[in-house]
Amino acid sequence: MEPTPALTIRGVVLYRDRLDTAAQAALVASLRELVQVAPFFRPVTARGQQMSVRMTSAGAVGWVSDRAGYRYQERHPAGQAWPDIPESLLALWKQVVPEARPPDSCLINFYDAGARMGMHQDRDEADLEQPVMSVSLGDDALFRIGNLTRGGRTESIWLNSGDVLVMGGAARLVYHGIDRVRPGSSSLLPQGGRLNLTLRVAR
Ligand code: MD3
Ligand code: FE
Repeated sequence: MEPTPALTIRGVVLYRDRLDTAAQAALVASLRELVQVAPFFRPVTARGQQMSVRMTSAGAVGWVSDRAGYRYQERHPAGQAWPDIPESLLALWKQVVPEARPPDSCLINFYDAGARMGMHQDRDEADLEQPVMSVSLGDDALFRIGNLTRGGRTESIWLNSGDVLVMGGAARLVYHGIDRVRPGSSSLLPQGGRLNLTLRVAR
C-alpha cells in the first residue's frame, strides 16, 4: 500500500492514519504498563490553576508544572524516575524524523470529555532546532494552529487516532492548542478519551 502523502498546515506536517489499529492498540498496551510506574497527575500552573489535561512522561526527563513554575525534571512529582520511552515510539521517531537527535522525553497527555489545552508555545526545550513529534490515540480532537506570536488568524483541523504530527523548522514555535475532544468518536480506549504523546529533545 502507498502511504498517504503528508499534509502541511502552516509548516506542521500531518501524517494521517500513520499507525494502523494494531499498532495503536500495542501502543496503548505499553502505556498501560507505563502509567503503573508513572501515574497521570493534573499539573497546576504557576498561577495555581489546575489544568484539565492529565499528564505523565517517559524518558530521562519529564515535563512538570506546579506553583514553582514549569520545567523538565528527572523525577515524577511522586519522586520516582520516569519509565523508559516505549521502543515502538523511538522506532517511529527514527522513521519520521531520521535527521533529528534521539528524543529524551515523551509527554503523555490524557483528555477526558471536557478537557482542553489553551493556545501556547512549546519552548521549554534546550534546542529549539530539534522537532517535536506527536501521536494521537483515541477520540478525535480539534487542533488549532496560530502564529509565531499570540493572536491573529488561526486554522483548525480534527486529529484522529493514529495521526502523527511533526513540528519542525519555523513551525516549531507556532502557537497551538486543543479546543475540544469528540466523545465516542473512537473505540480504541474502552472508557473513551484521548491520549496524545509528544516526543521531544528536551535537554
Ligand atoms: C506545534 N499537545 O503537549 S499535539 C503539548 O494534542 C501539546 O495534546 C497537544 O500541545 C495535544 O504541548 C497538541 C501537537 C503539537 C505538539 C507540540 C507542538 C503541536 C505543536 C510544538 C510546536 C508546535
Ligand atoms: Fe504544545
